Amino acid sequence: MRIDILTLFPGMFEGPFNHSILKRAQENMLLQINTINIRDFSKNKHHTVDDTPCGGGAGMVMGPEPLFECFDYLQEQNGGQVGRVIMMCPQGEPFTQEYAKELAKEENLVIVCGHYEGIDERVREVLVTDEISIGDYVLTGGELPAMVVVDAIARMIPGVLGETASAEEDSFYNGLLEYPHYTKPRVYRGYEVPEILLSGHHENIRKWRRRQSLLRTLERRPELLKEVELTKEDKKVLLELQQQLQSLKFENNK
Ligand code: 4GY
Repeated sequence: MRIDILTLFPGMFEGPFNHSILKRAQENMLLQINTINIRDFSKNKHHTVDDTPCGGGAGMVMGPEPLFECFDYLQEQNGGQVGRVIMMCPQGEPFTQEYAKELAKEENLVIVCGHYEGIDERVREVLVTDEISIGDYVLTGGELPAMVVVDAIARMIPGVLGETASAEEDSFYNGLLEYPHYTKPRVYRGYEVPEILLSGHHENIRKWRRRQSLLRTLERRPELLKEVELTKEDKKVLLELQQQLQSLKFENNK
């Protein structure tokens, strides 16, 4: 997959994309990340990219010209087509694992990072296909959200996580929160690894992990349980866990 990132601060992307898994994905040609400096497409004398808002008010707004010019360039480069164009903004559609999975199927993506008060609305109307929010808070620019989105998409591209690690096992892949992880030593400062994980009994370990996933989801994010496919066994375990939590609460209130 090729991702073109349109930003006023390409330097911000140098760190996060040149380490660990994203670095390897690019070396293995599974991912190509290309940052484009929007300022390079400003045609005025001082290469400005922002202006005061029409109608008045505080701050500056990124103007349409450099972004439209930038798109003309991308279209020329790609023989007319640019694919999906994502804009990072708090007004966008909430980003989820499902969304990441869907975007990971694309051959190329463009991500537009806004800064200052925002981007001229005509950019959104004409050029943008997907508006994405990574959460209900306001950041100073779309760069950090773009990194979050690229990271989540990249690890869903087949081959990126390699042989041993798998995306299928982690949190949200199955719609539940993940079970707790442990490694050696078996006892550290008196804190022990749960006995069952050392038993070598694979079926019991699988059951324990599933139970832990269900427990965590029930305690921390019960709304997620409505969306997941639960087996008969899951439902039985959940009922039992609910009763346990209920009687614990009852005892605490006595
Ligand atoms: N939250 N999710 C977010 C954000 C910053 C002004 C438009 C978010 O995705 N993006 O806070 N973005 C703003 C800053 C221009 C983007």
